[in-house]
Amino acid sequence: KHKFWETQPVGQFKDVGNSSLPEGPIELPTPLSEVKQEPYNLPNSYEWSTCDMGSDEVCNEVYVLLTNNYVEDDDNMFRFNYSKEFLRWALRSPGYYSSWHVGVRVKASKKLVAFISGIPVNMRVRDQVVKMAEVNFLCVHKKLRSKRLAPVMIKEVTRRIHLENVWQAAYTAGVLLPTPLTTSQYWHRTLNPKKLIDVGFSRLGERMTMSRAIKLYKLPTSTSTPGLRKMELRDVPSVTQLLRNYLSRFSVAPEFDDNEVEHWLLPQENVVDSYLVESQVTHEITDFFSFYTLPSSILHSQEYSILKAAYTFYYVSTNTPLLQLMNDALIIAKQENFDVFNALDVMENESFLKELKFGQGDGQLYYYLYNYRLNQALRPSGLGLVLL
Ligand code: NHW
Ligand code: EN5
Repeated sequence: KHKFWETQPVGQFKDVGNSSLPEGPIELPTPLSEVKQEPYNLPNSYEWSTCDMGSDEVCNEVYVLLTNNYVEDDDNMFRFNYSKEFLRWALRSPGYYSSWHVGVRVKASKKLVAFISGIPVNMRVRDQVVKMAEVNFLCVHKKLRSKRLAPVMIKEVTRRIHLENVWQAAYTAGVLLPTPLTTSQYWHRTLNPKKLIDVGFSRLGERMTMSRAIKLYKLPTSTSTPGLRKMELRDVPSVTQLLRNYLSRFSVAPEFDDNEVEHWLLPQENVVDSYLVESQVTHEITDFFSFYTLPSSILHSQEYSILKAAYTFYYVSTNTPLLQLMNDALIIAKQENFDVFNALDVMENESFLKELKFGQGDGQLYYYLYNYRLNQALRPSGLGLVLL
C-alpha cells in the first residue's frame, strides 16, 4: 500500500502496539564517506536546484510555486498562502543549510516546479536530545502530480541532511502515513463571523442568525492583563528561560537557545507576534504567548481573495492563567484584523479551546518522526512542538 514509505526507517503500521521494539533510532548513522555523494536521478527534463532564500528572485519563485500548488483543505476551498517574508523566516533559522532548500526545475525553461526543505533543530524526545531536521514545504506542481516525484525529493533531502551528519527528522502532514507520533485536531476561533460565513469557512448553525453569531464572537476592545506588552530584543534571555522550563514538561519538544528564541519569537510584522507579561512590581517576565500569520487564498469567492488567519505558536503561563492570556491573544488578533484564530490540541491548548469558543475544524494534523521509534503514540497534549 505504501510502496515508498514501506522502504523507509519509520514506524510501520504492522508494528503499531508492539512495545517490544526498542525506543530510539531505527537505523544507525553510517560514516559520512558512505553517504551517496551524487544527487538522486530525476526524470530527464528536470534538474535539482538549491534555492538561496536570501535572493529575492528565488524566494519569489518558491512563493509563487507554493501559492499556486501548496496545501488545500479537503474541499479545495482554501489554499495556504505563506508570504515571502514568512518563508524567509521559516527557512533561514539559526544554523540553516541552503543545501536543505531543495528545488526542482524544468531544464529547458528553469521554471521551479517542486520544492522541499529542512531546517535544523535540537529536539528532545523524552530524555534524549537529538539534532533533527524539520522537513516542511514539500510541494509538487499540480501538473506533475502522481508521477512518484515526491519520494525522489524526500530521498534527496534526506541525503543532503545525512551529509550534515543529521539522521532524524520531524514533520507534520494533513494525511495519514506510516506512522504518526500523535494525531492532532485543528480548532478555529471565529473573529470575523460575517466574512467566514460569506466565504464558506464556517456555516450558520441551527437556530443561529448572523446577528447572533456576531454577538457570540464579540470580544472586548482592549486586553485585560496588566503589564502585557510586545516582546522586545532585551526580553530574549528571560523568554528563553521561561520557554525552556515550560517545554521540559512535554514528551517531545524542541530545545531553544537565545539565538533561536530571538529568531522564532521576536515580533516581525505579518510573520510572528509575541507578547509577554512583565510584573508591575518586580519587572520579571512571568508569561508569554505568540502566534504566526498564515493567510489562505480563498479559491472561489467573488467578494474576498484572502483569509487572514493567526495560528497559536509557543506560550508559557506561570502567573497569568492560560485562559486569560489566550483571550488577550484573541483580542489582539481581532485588533490586527485577523478573520480567524487557529489552534491545534497540542501542549495545554485543550484547557482553553472550548471556553474561548473555538470550534473543531474538519482538518487533522499528523505528527511524524523519521528514523526514531516511540513505543507508544503520544496524546497531542504530550507534544510541545509547533511546526509552521
Ligand atoms: S505536509 C504538506 C505536503 N504538501 C502538500 O500537501 C502540497 C500539495 N500536494 C503536493 O504538492 C508538510 C503533492 O501532492 C505532494 C505529493 C508533493 C505532497 N508527506 O509524487 P507522488 C510537509 O511538507 C507520499 C510525505 O506520486 P504527489 C511535510 C505518498 O504517501 N509523504 O505524489 C513533508 C506516496 O508514498 P507511498 C507524502 O501527490 C514531509 C508518495 O508520496 C506526502 O505527486 C516529507 C506519492 O508520491 C506528504 N505530505 O506528491 C517527509 N504526500 O509510500 C519527510 C504524499 O504511500 C521525511 N506522500 O506510496 C523526513 C526526511 C528527512 C530525513 C532526515 C534524516
Ligand atoms: C504543515 N505544517 O484542512 C501543515 N484546514 O480544520 C500541512 N477547515 O481550515 C498540513 N473544507 O474547519 C496541513 N472551518 C493540514 C491542514 C490543511 C488545511 C485544512 C482545516 C483545518 C480548515 C476550516 C474550513 C473548512 C472548509 C471546508 C473549518 C469550520 C470552522 C468553524 C468555526 C465555527 C465553529 C465551528 C468550526
